[in-house]
Amino acid sequence: MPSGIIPSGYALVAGLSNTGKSSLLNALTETSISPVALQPASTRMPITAICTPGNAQICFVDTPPLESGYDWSIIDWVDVVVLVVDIKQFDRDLEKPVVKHFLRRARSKPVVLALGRSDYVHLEHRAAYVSRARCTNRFTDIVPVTPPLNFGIEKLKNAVLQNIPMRNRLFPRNINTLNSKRFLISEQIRTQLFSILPPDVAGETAVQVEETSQRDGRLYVRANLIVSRASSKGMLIGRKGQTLDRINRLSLDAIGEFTGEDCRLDLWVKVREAWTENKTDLLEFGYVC
Ligand SMILES: Nc1nc2c(ncn2[C@@H]2O[C@H](COP(=O)(O)OP(=O)(O)OP(=O)(O)O)[C@@H](O)[C@H]2O)c(=O)[nH]1
Ligand SMILES: [Mg+2]
Repeated sequence: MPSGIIPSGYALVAGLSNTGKSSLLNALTETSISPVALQPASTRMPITAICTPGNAQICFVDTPPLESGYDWSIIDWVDVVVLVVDIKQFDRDLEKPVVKHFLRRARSKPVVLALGRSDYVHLEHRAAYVSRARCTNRFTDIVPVTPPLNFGIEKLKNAVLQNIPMRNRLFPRNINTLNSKRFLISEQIRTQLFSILPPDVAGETAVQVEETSQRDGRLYVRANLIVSRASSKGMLIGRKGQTLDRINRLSLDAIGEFTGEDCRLDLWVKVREAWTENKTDLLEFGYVC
Protein backbone atom coordinates (compact mmCIF):
# COMPACT_ATOMS: atom_id res chain seq x y z
CA MET A 1 0.00 0.00 0.00
CA PRO A 2 1.56 3.40 -0.97
CA SER A 3 2.34 5.56 2.04
CA GLY A 4 -0.25 8.25 2.72
CA ILE A 5 -3.14 6.01 1.67
CA ILE A 6 -5.67 5.81 4.50
CA PRO A 7 -9.41 5.17 4.95
CA SER A 8 -10.81 8.61 4.17
CA GLY A 9 -14.32 9.55 3.09
CA TYR A 10 -17.80 10.85 3.66
CA ALA A 11 -20.64 9.21 5.58
CA LEU A 12 -24.13 10.65 5.17
CA VAL A 13 -26.49 10.71 8.15
CA ALA A 14 -30.04 10.74 6.79
CA GLY A 15 -33.54 9.89 7.93
CA LEU A 16 -37.04 11.11 8.59
CA SER A 17 -37.68 14.15 10.72
CA ASN A 18 -36.78 14.03 14.42
CA THR A 19 -35.28 10.53 14.37
CA GLY A 20 -32.11 11.68 16.19
CA LYS A 21 -29.76 12.37 13.23
CA SER A 22 -28.12 15.43 14.78
CA SER A 23 -27.78 13.69 18.16
CA LEU A 24 -26.13 10.80 16.34
CA LEU A 25 -23.66 13.02 14.46
CA ASN A 26 -22.66 14.66 17.76
CA ALA A 27 -22.20 11.30 19.51
CA LEU A 28 -20.19 9.83 16.62
CA THR A 29 -17.84 12.80 16.57
CA GLU A 30 -17.90 13.57 20.32
CA THR A 31 -19.00 17.16 19.67
CA SER A 32 -22.05 19.41 20.08
CA ILE A 33 -21.61 20.79 16.58
CA SER A 34 -25.11 20.02 15.29
CA PRO A 35 -27.96 21.65 17.21
CA VAL A 36 -30.43 19.17 18.71
CA ALA A 37 -34.02 20.21 19.23
CA LEU A 38 -37.36 18.79 20.30
CA GLN A 39 -39.23 20.26 17.38
CA PRO A 40 -39.14 18.47 14.00
CA ALA A 41 -37.21 19.71 10.95
CA SER A 42 -34.74 21.76 13.00
CA THR A 43 -31.75 20.96 10.75
CA ARG A 44 -32.05 22.95 7.53
CA MET A 45 -28.57 22.71 5.98
CA PRO A 46 -25.89 19.99 5.98
CA ILE A 47 -23.59 20.07 9.00
CA THR A 48 -20.27 18.25 8.81
CA ALA A 49 -17.98 16.89 11.50
CA ILE A 50 -14.78 14.92 10.90
CA CYS A 51 -13.64 12.20 13.27
CA THR A 52 -10.33 10.36 13.07
CA PRO A 53 -10.54 6.83 14.46
CA GLY A 54 -6.99 5.44 14.34
CA ASN A 55 -5.34 6.84 11.23
CA ALA A 56 -8.67 7.10 9.36
CA GLN A 57 -10.85 10.11 8.53
CA ILE A 58 -14.63 10.02 8.40
CA CYS A 59 -16.51 13.19 7.54
CA PHE A 60 -20.04 12.65 8.84
CA VAL A 61 -22.68 14.83 7.16
CA ASP A 62 -25.88 15.54 9.10
CA THR A 63 -28.71 16.52 6.78
CA PRO A 64 -32.24 17.96 6.93
CA PRO A 65 -35.10 15.47 7.15
CA LEU A 66 -35.90 13.47 4.01
CA GLU A 67 -39.43 14.84 3.86
CA SER A 68 -38.41 18.53 3.63
CA GLY A 69 -37.27 19.06 0.02
CA TYR A 70 -34.15 16.89 0.36
CA ASP A 71 -31.12 17.55 -1.83
CA TRP A 72 -30.87 14.04 -3.32
CA SER A 73 -27.60 14.84 -5.12
CA ILE A 74 -25.76 14.62 -1.81
CA ILE A 75 -26.14 10.82 -1.99
CA ASP A 76 -23.97 10.73 -5.11
CA TRP A 77 -20.80 12.08 -3.51
CA VAL A 78 -20.79 10.25 -0.17
CA ASP A 79 -19.11 6.86 0.34
CA VAL A 80 -21.41 5.39 2.98
CA VAL A 81 -24.96 6.11 4.08
CA VAL A 82 -26.27 5.86 7.64
CA LEU A 83 -30.07 5.70 7.55
CA VAL A 84 -31.57 6.55 10.95
CA VAL A 85 -35.00 5.11 11.73
CA ASP A 86 -37.00 4.85 14.92
CA ILE A 87 -36.51 1.28 16.23
CA LYS A 88 -40.16 0.83 17.17
CA GLN A 89 -41.55 1.76 13.77
CA PHE A 90 -38.69 1.01 11.42
CA ASP A 91 -40.69 -1.38 9.18
CA ARG A 92 -43.45 1.21 8.74
CA ASP A 93 -40.90 3.96 8.01
CA LEU A 94 -39.05 1.82 5.46
CA GLU A 95 -42.32 1.58 3.51
CA LYS A 96 -42.75 5.37 3.27
CA PRO A 97 -42.40 6.58 -0.36
CA VAL A 98 -39.74 9.14 0.52
CA VAL A 99 -37.60 6.50 2.28
CA LYS A 100 -38.07 4.06 -0.60
CA HIS A 101 -37.01 6.79 -3.03
CA PHE A 102 -33.97 7.50 -0.85
CA LEU A 103 -32.95 3.84 -0.82
CA ARG A 104 -33.37 3.62 -4.60
CA ARG A 105 -31.09 6.65 -5.04
CA ALA A 106 -28.56 5.04 -2.67
CA ARG A 107 -28.72 1.58 -4.28
CA SER A 108 -25.03 1.60 -5.28
CA LYS A 109 -23.86 2.64 -1.77
CA PRO A 110 -23.33 0.68 1.42
CA VAL A 111 -26.23 1.59 3.72
CA VAL A 112 -25.92 1.04 7.48
CA LEU A 113 -29.26 1.07 9.28
CA ALA A 114 -29.16 2.83 12.67
CA LEU A 115 -32.12 1.75 14.80
CA GLY A 116 -32.53 4.98 16.76
CA ARG A 117 -34.25 5.53 20.12
CA SER A 118 -33.30 1.97 21.06
CA ASP A 119 -33.81 2.96 24.71
CA TYR A 120 -37.54 2.61 23.98
CA VAL A 121 -36.98 -1.14 23.66
CA HIS A 122 -35.70 -3.49 26.38
CA LEU A 123 -32.03 -4.40 25.94
CA GLU A 124 -32.80 -8.11 25.48
CA HIS A 125 -35.41 -7.40 22.78
CA ARG A 126 -33.14 -5.29 20.58
CA ALA A 127 -31.58 -8.32 18.85
CA ALA A 128 -35.04 -9.33 17.64
CA TYR A 129 -35.47 -5.94 15.93
CA VAL A 130 -32.05 -6.36 14.30
CA SER A 131 -33.07 -9.82 13.01
CA ARG A 132 -36.31 -8.44 11.60
CA ALA A 133 -34.45 -5.61 9.85
CA ARG A 134 -31.94 -8.14 8.48
CA CYS A 135 -34.79 -9.91 6.68
CA THR A 136 -35.05 -6.93 4.32
CA ASN A 137 -31.67 -7.97 2.85
CA ARG A 138 -30.98 -4.36 2.06
CA PHE A 139 -28.55 -3.18 4.70
CA THR A 140 -24.80 -3.60 4.96
CA ASP A 141 -25.11 -3.60 8.74
CA ILE A 142 -27.78 -2.88 11.36
CA VAL A 143 -26.97 -1.26 14.69
CA PRO A 144 -29.33 -0.20 17.51
CA VAL A 145 -28.27 3.19 18.91
CA THR A 146 -29.19 5.63 21.67
CA PRO A 147 -27.03 8.69 20.99
CA PRO A 148 -27.82 10.61 24.23
CA LEU A 149 -26.59 7.57 26.22
CA ASN A 150 -23.70 6.84 23.84
CA PHE A 151 -25.15 3.37 23.28
CA GLY A 152 -24.14 1.59 20.05
CA ILE A 153 -22.00 4.49 18.85
CA GLU A 154 -18.63 2.72 18.63
CA LYS A 155 -20.25 -0.23 16.88
CA LEU A 156 -21.90 2.05 14.35
CA LYS A 157 -18.67 3.97 13.76
CA ASN A 158 -16.84 0.68 13.08
CA ALA A 159 -19.58 -0.44 10.69
CA VAL A 160 -19.14 2.83 8.77
CA LEU A 161 -15.35 2.62 8.85
CA GLN A 162 -15.43 -0.83 7.22
CA ASN A 163 -16.93 0.85 4.15
CA ILE A 164 -14.75 3.95 3.90
CA PRO A 165 -12.46 3.64 0.85
CA MET A 166 -8.66 3.67 1.00
CA ARG A 167 -7.30 6.79 -0.73
CA ASN A 168 -5.12 9.86 -0.21
CA ARG A 169 -6.38 11.84 2.76
CA LEU A 170 -9.32 14.09 1.76
CA PHE A 171 -9.08 16.48 4.69
CA PRO A 172 -6.07 18.31 6.10
CA ARG A 173 -5.05 17.28 9.61
CA ASN A 174 -6.59 19.27 12.48
CA ILE A 175 -9.73 20.19 10.54
CA ASN A 176 -12.88 19.08 12.32
CA THR A 177 -15.60 20.54 10.09
CA LEU A 178 -16.14 21.86 6.58
CA ASN A 179 -18.69 24.45 7.75
CA SER A 180 -17.73 27.96 8.74
CA LYS A 181 -17.73 28.94 12.42
CA ARG A 182 -20.16 31.77 11.61
CA PHE A 183 -22.67 29.41 10.05
CA LEU A 184 -22.41 26.94 12.94
CA ILE A 185 -22.90 29.69 15.52
CA SER A 186 -25.91 31.05 13.62
CA GLU A 187 -27.46 27.57 13.64
CA GLN A 188 -26.93 27.26 17.40
CA ILE A 189 -28.76 30.58 17.91
CA ARG A 190 -31.53 29.75 15.40
CA THR A 191 -32.31 26.47 17.14
CA GLN A 192 -32.83 28.25 20.49
CA LEU A 193 -35.56 30.41 18.94
CA PHE A 194 -37.83 27.37 18.64
CA SER A 195 -37.78 26.67 22.37
CA ILE A 196 -38.94 30.21 23.17
CA LEU A 197 -41.02 31.58 20.27
CA PRO A 198 -44.17 30.28 18.55
CA PRO A 199 -43.06 27.95 15.70
CA ASP A 200 -44.31 30.26 12.93
CA VAL A 201 -42.36 33.24 14.30
CA ALA A 202 -39.22 31.15 14.94
CA GLY A 203 -39.47 29.65 11.44
CA GLU A 204 -39.60 33.14 9.91
CA THR A 205 -36.61 34.48 11.81
CA ALA A 206 -33.22 34.32 10.10
CA VAL A 207 -29.98 34.58 12.02
CA GLN A 208 -27.08 36.43 10.50
CA VAL A 209 -23.79 36.45 12.38
CA GLU A 210 -22.04 39.72 11.52
CA GLU A 211 -18.93 39.41 13.66
CA THR A 212 -16.97 36.76 15.52
CA SER A 213 -13.78 38.02 17.10
CA GLN A 214 -11.67 37.78 20.24
CA ARG A 215 -12.23 40.56 22.79
CA ASP A 216 -10.64 40.56 26.23
CA GLY A 217 -9.81 36.87 25.90
CA ARG A 218 -13.43 35.93 25.10
CA LEU A 219 -15.22 34.99 21.92
CA TYR A 220 -17.33 37.99 20.88
CA VAL A 221 -20.34 37.35 18.61
CA ARG A 222 -22.65 39.98 17.11
CA ALA A 223 -25.70 38.65 15.31
CA ASN A 224 -28.94 39.95 13.80
CA LEU A 225 -32.25 38.20 14.26
CA ILE A 226 -34.14 39.13 11.12
CA VAL A 227 -37.93 38.88 11.25
CA SER A 228 -40.15 38.93 8.17
CA ARG A 229 -42.92 41.05 9.69
CA ALA A 230 -42.67 44.25 11.71
CA SER A 231 -45.30 42.83 14.08
CA SER A 232 -42.91 40.01 15.09
CA LYS A 233 -40.21 42.37 16.29
CA GLY A 234 -41.93 43.12 19.61
CA MET A 235 -42.51 39.41 20.16
CA LEU A 236 -38.78 38.68 19.88
CA ILE A 237 -37.83 41.51 22.20
CA GLY A 238 -40.60 40.92 24.76
CA ARG A 239 -41.62 43.06 27.73
CA LYS A 240 -38.60 45.07 28.89
CA GLY A 241 -36.45 42.94 26.59
CA GLN A 242 -37.09 39.77 28.60
CA THR A 243 -37.60 37.46 25.61
CA LEU A 244 -34.44 38.67 23.89
CA ASP A 245 -32.57 38.17 27.17
CA ARG A 246 -33.76 34.56 27.32
CA ILE A 247 -32.75 33.94 23.71
CA ASN A 248 -29.37 35.45 24.52
CA ARG A 249 -28.85 33.26 27.62
CA LEU A 250 -29.83 30.00 25.90
CA SER A 251 -27.73 30.85 22.84
CA LEU A 252 -24.71 31.65 25.02
CA ASP A 253 -24.96 28.23 26.68
CA ALA A 254 -25.27 26.47 23.32
CA ILE A 255 -22.38 28.40 21.73
CA GLY A 256 -20.23 27.86 24.83
CA GLU A 257 -20.85 24.11 24.73
CA PHE A 258 -20.15 23.90 21.02
CA THR A 259 -17.00 26.06 20.94
CA GLY A 260 -15.70 25.36 24.45
CA GLU A 261 -15.07 29.12 24.70
CA ASP A 262 -16.27 31.78 27.09
CA CYS A 263 -18.51 33.95 24.94
CA ARG A 264 -20.17 37.38 24.80
CA LEU A 265 -23.20 37.74 22.54
CA ASP A 266 -24.83 40.89 21.16
CA LEU A 267 -28.19 40.22 19.54
CA TRP A 268 -30.08 42.79 17.44
CA VAL A 269 -33.60 42.37 16.09
CA LYS A 270 -34.15 43.70 12.56
CA VAL A 271 -37.04 43.61 10.12
CA ARG A 272 -36.78 42.63 6.47
CA GLU A 273 -40.36 42.52 5.22
CA ALA A 274 -41.38 39.20 3.63
CA TRP A 275 -37.78 37.90 3.34
CA THR A 276 -39.18 34.36 3.36
CA GLU A 277 -40.69 35.04 -0.08
CA ASN A 278 -37.69 36.75 -1.62
CA LYS A 279 -35.12 34.52 -3.35
CA THR A 280 -32.25 36.99 -2.94
CA ASP A 281 -32.94 37.32 0.78
CA LEU A 282 -33.24 33.55 1.19
CA LEU A 283 -29.85 33.05 -0.44
CA GLU A 284 -28.31 35.83 1.63
CA PHE A 285 -29.51 34.15 4.83
CA GLY A 286 -28.14 30.79 3.76
CA TYR A 287 -31.33 29.06 2.69
CA VAL A 288 -31.11 26.79 -0.34
CA CYS A 289 -33.77 27.81 -2.90
N1 LIG B 1 -35.15 8.96 24.11
C1 LIG B 1 -34.34 9.29 23.10
N2 LIG B 1 -34.37 10.54 22.61
C2 LIG B 1 -33.55 10.86 21.58
C3 LIG B 1 -32.67 9.91 21.02
N3 LIG B 1 -31.99 10.53 20.02
C4 LIG B 1 -32.42 11.79 19.98
N4 LIG B 1 -33.36 12.01 20.92
C5 LIG B 1 -34.11 13.27 21.17
O1 LIG B 1 -34.96 13.47 20.04
C6 LIG B 1 -35.08 14.86 19.74
C7 LIG B 1 -34.68 15.11 18.30
O2 LIG B 1 -33.30 14.86 18.18
P1 LIG B 1 -32.44 15.45 16.96
O3 LIG B 1 -31.10 14.85 17.06
O4 LIG B 1 -32.55 16.93 16.90
O5 LIG B 1 -33.24 14.80 15.75
P2 LIG B 1 -33.05 15.08 14.19
O6 LIG B 1 -33.35 13.82 13.46
O7 LIG B 1 -31.73 15.71 13.93
O8 LIG B 1 -34.21 16.15 13.95
P3 LIG B 1 -34.44 17.06 12.62
O9 LIG B 1 -33.13 17.66 12.23
O10 LIG B 1 -35.41 18.09 13.12
O11 LIG B 1 -35.02 16.15 11.59
C8 LIG B 1 -34.21 15.58 20.76
O12 LIG B 1 -35.03 16.00 21.83
C9 LIG B 1 -33.24 14.50 21.23
O13 LIG B 1 -32.76 14.71 22.54
C10 LIG B 1 -32.65 8.58 21.56
O14 LIG B 1 -31.93 7.66 21.13
N5 LIG B 1 -33.51 8.32 22.61
MG1 LIG C 1 -31.28 17.50 13.03
